[in-house]
Amino acid sequence: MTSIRSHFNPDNIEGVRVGDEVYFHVTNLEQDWDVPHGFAIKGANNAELLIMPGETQTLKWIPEKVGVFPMYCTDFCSALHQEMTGYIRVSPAGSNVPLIFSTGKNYAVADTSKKK
Ligand SMILES: [Cu+2]
Repeated sequence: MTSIRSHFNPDNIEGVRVGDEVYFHVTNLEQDWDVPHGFAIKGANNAELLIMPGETQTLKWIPEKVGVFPMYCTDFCSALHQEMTGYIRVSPAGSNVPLIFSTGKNYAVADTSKKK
């Protein structure tokens, strides 16, 4: 995914299952050298990322329970920093919820005829 003031792309992810090994490769697309972005998942028991402009970092996450988990920027980046969030829905292990993602909606649409 990418981060730039003031959103992540994508910011809605669905189809992750309990026990999956999930790797978030987050690239900071800022052109200004002094605008790092952070990345963390609420409830994750590992560290957050601090990503400098132009840099990509990876966070590994193994969800342990079903639910909707916010992800968010952890470094104050602009007046809209608080809005730099998204959501990941975690389904039960073994379920076949398709992996889908979207940006700028409050839900993901499982329409495979459209580009993701
Ligand atoms: Cu931020």
